[in-house]
Amino acid sequence: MSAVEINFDGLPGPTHNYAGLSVGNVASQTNFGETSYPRAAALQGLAKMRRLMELGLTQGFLPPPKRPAAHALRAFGFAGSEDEVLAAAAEQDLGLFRAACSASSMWRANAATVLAAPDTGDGRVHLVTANLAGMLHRSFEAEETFALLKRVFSNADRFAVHGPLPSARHFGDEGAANHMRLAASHGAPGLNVFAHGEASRGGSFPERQSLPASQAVARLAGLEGARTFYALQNQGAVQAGAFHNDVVAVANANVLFAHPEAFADPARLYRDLHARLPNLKVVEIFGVSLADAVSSYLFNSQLVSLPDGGMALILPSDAKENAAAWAAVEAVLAADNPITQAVVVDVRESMRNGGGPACLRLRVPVDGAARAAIDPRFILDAARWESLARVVEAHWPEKIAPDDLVKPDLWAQAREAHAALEAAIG
Ligand code: SUG
Repeated sequence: MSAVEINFDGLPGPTHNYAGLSVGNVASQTNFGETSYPRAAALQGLAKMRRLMELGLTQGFLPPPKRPAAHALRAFGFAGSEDEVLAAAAEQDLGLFRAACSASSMWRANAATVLAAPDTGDGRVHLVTANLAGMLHRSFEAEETFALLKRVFSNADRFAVHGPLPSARHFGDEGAANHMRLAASHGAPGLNVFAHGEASRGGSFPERQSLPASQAVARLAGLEGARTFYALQNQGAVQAGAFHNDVVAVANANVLFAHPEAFADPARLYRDLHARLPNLKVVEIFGVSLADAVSSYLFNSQLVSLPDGGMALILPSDAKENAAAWAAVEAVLAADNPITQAVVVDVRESMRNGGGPACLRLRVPVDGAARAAIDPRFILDAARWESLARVVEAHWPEKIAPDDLVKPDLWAQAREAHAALEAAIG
């Protein structure tokens, strides 16, 4: 079966800002209180999408839910007009208000875990919406993402879209950021690897993905037990700022590109995977410290199969600026492995909140029939890309200083921006 993987990128929303909401995410904490540039953030995201289109890949996008999320604040007893709700929340619970303003839906690797049709019990692509229970601002995304995924992947013959698990720590689920699929090719049966943390082992940074959540996701999709692997994250990596496993490892087809300290027991994991996938190629990168991995986001690259063969690493510009990370990239390109190209993209506005190229996209493996069943409004061609870029240019705020978040003018501009986007999508 010929199959491809479509990257659905999150479009950074008009309220993109630096409110320091994510404990354990070093960039989010470090850049708290900085001025953000939402228009630049969205244009950087769009430029990355266009770059992948130029490489000959199918590219999708997912629009941001409405922020500030006045509708979510009503559940906490705030009432009145939208502006009244927002003003009261800003006054009475600034932390909650900021959570309702976050544009964190841009990191669509956290939208859902996607299980490929050749691996699932019923031969459909399964999408299990992530509850994002670990962070208040992110938990607001779950129900909206579920509704969006049902809209984009509405064909029930090809797709099964599941709602989020209960929003509790026991089931903390951060979606595809902690899941890797390894296979001889995208269309072949694959091995599914779920990386997870262990909240009880302590540490000052939270471990967001729980093993019971990963197990529930695997059950919901009907994955075969012998081809499903659970890998404990290395505690040192989590405590160095790898709050999601995709900060230290990425997989594509038969290649696993990883930091040697990504997993608690890498030797065992690689041995078990090798036993099931003899042509597995583990590209382990020595010589890049965890601190450099976290600041450069080298491993948060997208690793994509190119239409003419070979694979490309889609790297953040921060990786090029880090001497150790860039030396590693050059060594990988010179070595005997399927990675043939390095493509550098500028996603700095997202990076400053801890989101690199791989965080910004949800990968969905599809065969021809499933591809045809996706709502075409969410697959980009040149015209759709242009229309998104025009909406962003015209409606996204140029910048947001921390004090701007509480200003009704910003809320009005964000409302207009969301309406213009919805109109452009049609
Ligand atoms: O959940 N940052 C996101 C970054 C998510 C990155 N995704 C992946 N690794 N797949 C997070 O920590 C920061 C928002 C703020 O501080 O305002 C934030 O939510």
